[in-house]
Amino acid sequence: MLEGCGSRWAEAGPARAPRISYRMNDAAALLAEPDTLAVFGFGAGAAAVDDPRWMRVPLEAFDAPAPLEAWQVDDPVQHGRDGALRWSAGGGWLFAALELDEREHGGPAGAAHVAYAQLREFIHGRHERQVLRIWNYQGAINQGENDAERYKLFCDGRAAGCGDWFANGYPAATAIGHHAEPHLLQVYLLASSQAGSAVENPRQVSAWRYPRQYGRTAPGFARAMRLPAQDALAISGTAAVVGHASAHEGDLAAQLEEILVNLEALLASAGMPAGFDTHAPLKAYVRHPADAPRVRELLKQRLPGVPVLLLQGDVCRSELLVELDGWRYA
Ligand code: 3EB
Repeated sequence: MLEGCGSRWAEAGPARAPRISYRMNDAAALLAEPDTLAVFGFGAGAAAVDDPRWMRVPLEAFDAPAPLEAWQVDDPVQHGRDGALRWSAGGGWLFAALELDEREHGGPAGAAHVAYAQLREFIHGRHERQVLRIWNYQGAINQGENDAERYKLFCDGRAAGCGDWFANGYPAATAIGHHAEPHLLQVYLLASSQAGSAVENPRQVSAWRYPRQYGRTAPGFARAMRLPAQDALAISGTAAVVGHASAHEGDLAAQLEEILVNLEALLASAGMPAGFDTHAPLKAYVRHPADAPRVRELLKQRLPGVPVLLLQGDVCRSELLVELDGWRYA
């Protein structure tokens, strides 16, 4: 049974995937379009705009000027705030975001706990309660040793805040370290009124089954998510992980090649044709700014014409130099 008001899904099936694109417009012009679900600016130079749909992502882009990222849907969008949480919804899709100061919540674990608990509570009251994709940006992600590394504390708090939220399957996700205000935790998500289908990578141990050496709390995420209408694949942060191990320590080009093999394995696992095209926006998170030109050059050769936004970001395992995520339309 379909729930809620609109009956259009009963006839047309699940809503068409949001259109995700990199655009050189200014934020105000994109936000003025009635079907805009969210707009993202990157780095310290991003404008300050007072709109719940506007996000300043605390990652510096290696391109200047950096494009904005726009999410657009097929119906008019409503938006609002609920305490610190901001949201927008339209056409069966929901965007929700929280930015917390870890110091107000007892540190990285406490902040992750509160962020996920608040998102869960908000989503519970919505028609669009199927969470498909989550992004997490944490300061100083690799600081601290072993189980006290800040990413591991984030994983502890995330699991505690989620409780049994994702007992029936995890959403796709990204978790990346930023270099802005170190105590800032930013979490945002895409949800839908319809369930998607999670996709795992046969080359990789599922993240929630990672062995103890990677932390007390295994990270809860799916490698990718097919959106409800089966017309797009949301691809999680994908690094040079094979099995559960990090591959090619210290070798940027080999890590990038391994990522491309992982991405192709994911597409095959999702039943999609191989390769990326000019419609599918990707992001490359690069740990060392000095590596950015090399990453750009290698991706230009290996993924010609594919829009890839290069951002400075730290993969949650300190030996990993680069990670890709993004979208693929069917
Ligand atoms: C990996 O394959 C790399 O904790 O949400 C990728 C995507 C990674 C999401 C997360 C972590 C997360 O394990 C790390």
